[in-house]
Amino acid sequence: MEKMLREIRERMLKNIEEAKASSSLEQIRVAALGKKGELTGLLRGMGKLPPEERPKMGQLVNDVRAALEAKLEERAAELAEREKQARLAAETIDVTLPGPERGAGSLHPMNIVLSKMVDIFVGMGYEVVDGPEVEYDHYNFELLNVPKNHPARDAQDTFYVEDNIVLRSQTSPVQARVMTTRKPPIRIISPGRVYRADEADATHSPVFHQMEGLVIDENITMGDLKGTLDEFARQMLGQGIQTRFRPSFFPFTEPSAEVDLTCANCKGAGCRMCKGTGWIEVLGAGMVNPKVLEMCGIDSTKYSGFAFGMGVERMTLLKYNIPNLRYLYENDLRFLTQYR
Ligand code: 2U9
Repeated sequence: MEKMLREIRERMLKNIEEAKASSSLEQIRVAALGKKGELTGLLRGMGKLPPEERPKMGQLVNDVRAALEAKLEERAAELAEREKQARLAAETIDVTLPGPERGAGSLHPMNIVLSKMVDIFVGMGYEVVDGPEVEYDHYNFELLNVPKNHPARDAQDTFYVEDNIVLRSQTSPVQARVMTTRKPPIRIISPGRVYRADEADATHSPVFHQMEGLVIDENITMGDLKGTLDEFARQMLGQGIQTRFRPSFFPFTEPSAEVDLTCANCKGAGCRMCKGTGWIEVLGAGMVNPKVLEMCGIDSTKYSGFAFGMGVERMTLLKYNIPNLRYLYENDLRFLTQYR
């Protein structure tokens, strides 16, 4: 039996030494030490030995088991390390390969146009101001001289949040807030999102963008307004562009005007875009109604001012000759990436 043990020991140690993979080590372990393994078989057969020999043989079997287990563990570690190195070699990553291509983005055409609009007025010394889109009736209507029974206040035209709170229908409440908190001179523009209960079509959207301007100081006249808008139109659409003021009415300005610009498409000759008139309506403007000045706490005998408003979407359609508002909202990159 001792001889058999020695033979098993030598053979298994050799097998372990020669094993080429972790998986073959496991097979060797099962063949030697498993339930049906050779060593386990020998241990079972010990019952047949004379009792005085059993402790010695038991000790021997345990020594062989310990030797095999130690060798298995040592070899397993060697093989695991070798297998890891092989895996790492196979997995080598070439960090110099180019990554996935990310195309350069482009600005939305409306942002291009709005930036240009803002730049022009900032260049004339205006300050950009911001304000809430959810606004009190007081700032959106009351201070702007839009009386309680005015149709603009109708729920059909304005989105109501509560009885006295609306989604602002213009950016004018921003200017009204500035007028109630600051003293003239005031020279501000207020670009931003506004809301009107309009059905969406080629020229309307319930959410759109405006830029309004307000100047208040001593001796501000309609001439200042006209000069300002002339300069703006030329910087925005080209040196040949002229303005034309037509009398109009807004509750917050008096007198008020609708302002046309020379049709940039036909240079005023008359075409389909301007319906043959040579002019395109782009802005509303006027002298700030003295009633509005007074309601906002500004002395209308000392100060006067002008105000104007325009749609950013409308200016974008004009500038780029885009036929339908929905192109601006659909986010089709084939369309959007054409504008730089
Ligand atoms: C205060 C006083 C007066 C702002 C003005 C307009 C004329 C106007 C429209 C143009 C196209 C809005 O986007 S649009 O639909 N705007 O016609 N807006 S004067 O007047 C003000 C603003 C604030 C305190």
